[in-house]
Amino acid sequence: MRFSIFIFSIIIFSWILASCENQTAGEQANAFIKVRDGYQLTVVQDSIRNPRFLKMGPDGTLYVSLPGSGEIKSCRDEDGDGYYENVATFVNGHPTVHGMTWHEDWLWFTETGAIFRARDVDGDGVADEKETIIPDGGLPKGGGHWWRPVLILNNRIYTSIGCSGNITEEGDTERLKIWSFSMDGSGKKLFASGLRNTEKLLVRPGTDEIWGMDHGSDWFGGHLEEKDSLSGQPITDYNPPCELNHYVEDGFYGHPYIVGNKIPRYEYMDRPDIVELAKKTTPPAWSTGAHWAPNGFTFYTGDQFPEDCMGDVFTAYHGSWNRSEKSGYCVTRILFDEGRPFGELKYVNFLSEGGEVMGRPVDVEMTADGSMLISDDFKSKIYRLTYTGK
Ligand SMILES: [Ca+2]
Ligand SMILES: [Ca+2]
Repeated sequence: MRFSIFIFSIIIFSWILASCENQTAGEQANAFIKVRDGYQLTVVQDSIRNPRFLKMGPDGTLYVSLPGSGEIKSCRDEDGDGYYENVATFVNGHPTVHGMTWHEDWLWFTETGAIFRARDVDGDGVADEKETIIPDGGLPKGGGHWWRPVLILNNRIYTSIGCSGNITEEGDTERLKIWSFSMDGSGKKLFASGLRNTEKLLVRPGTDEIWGMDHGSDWFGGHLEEKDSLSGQPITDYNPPCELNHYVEDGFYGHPYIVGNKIPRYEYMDRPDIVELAKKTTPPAWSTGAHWAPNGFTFYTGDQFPEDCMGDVFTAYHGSWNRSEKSGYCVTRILFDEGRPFGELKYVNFLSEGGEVMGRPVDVEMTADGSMLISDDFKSKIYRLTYTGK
C-alpha cells in the first residue's frame, strides 16, 4: 500500500513538473537557458513533438519537419500574438522527412532516399498537390547519417549524402558527397566530396556560393587507446573541429582522412597518398567546437538585430554525445567580413551552469520581422530570439 502511494506521488509530482514546463504564448524561456545580453527568448510553439528543421513560407506559414512521425507540420499565428497556435499536417507518410526549401510556390523536402515537392492550394495548411522529384532509392538511404538537405540554385537541385558510419572509407560510393540534379530529378552530377554529415545547404545571400556546416568525426585519438576511458580523453574531447564550409564545384573536404586544417587522422597517416589527400583538401572556412554537432544555420538578412549582424551566420548546435564533459547545445553567430568568417559569439546557451541540458537546438530560421526561430527536438519547443536592447 505504502509503495503504491509512493508511486502515485511520483506520478503526480512528474505531472506537476511537466505542466510547469508547458509554456504558452509569448512566455519567456526557462531561466536556466542563458541568452545574450540585449536579446530575449520566447516560446512560439510547444505542442509539436521533436521538431527538427524549420522553413518559413512567403505568407508567414512556418513549416516544421518531423522525421520520426514522417510529417511536415504547417503552423500559423492567426491572432498575431507571436505564438503559432494553428497547426495542420501539411504532408504525412514520409518517414525520415528532413531538409526543406521553398521554390516557386512549392515546398521541396527530402526523405533519406528521395526528394519531393508539395503545395497547399486552398490555404488550409494541408498540401493538395504533391510530386515526386527523386523517387525512393534515387539517393543512398539510411546509415548513421541519413539526414538529407535540399537546396535549389540556378535550376539545379543539390543534396548531400553523409558518411554511413564515423570514418567509413566509402569515397568510391555515392556517399560523402554533394550531388546536383536537373529540376526534374534527372541529370545527376557530382558537385563536391569528402563530407561527413552536412544537414543543411544554403546559398550565401547575394552570391551563388553554396555553404554548409559539417559534423567533425568522433574518437579522434582512439587509435592511441584513449576511448577506453570516458573520464579522460583529452585528444578526442577537443578534436577534430566541426566545420563551416564554402562548398565549391569539384572541391574535396577531407573526410575521412583529413580533419581541421589539413591534419591527417592517425588511422590514415601511413597511407602512401596521405600528403596528396591533405594537399587537395579544402580546409573549413571556419572551424568550430569539436562534437558540437552543427545541424541548421542561416545567414542573417533581417533588420531586427543590430546592423552589424547583416550577412553573418547563425548556427544551431545539437551538442555533444560522447564528450567527457558536455559541450555545444547552443546557438552562435559566426561573424563575417567581406564574405569570410572571422569570429564566433554565443547567443543562446542551452547547457545550464550545472551541466544540465535544457534543450538541443536543431535549426534556426529568420522570420519576416527579422527575429530568429530556433527548434529544439529534445524539449519539443520552438523559440523566438528577439533583440530588445538598445
Ligand atoms: Ca498566435
Ligand atoms: Ca490544402
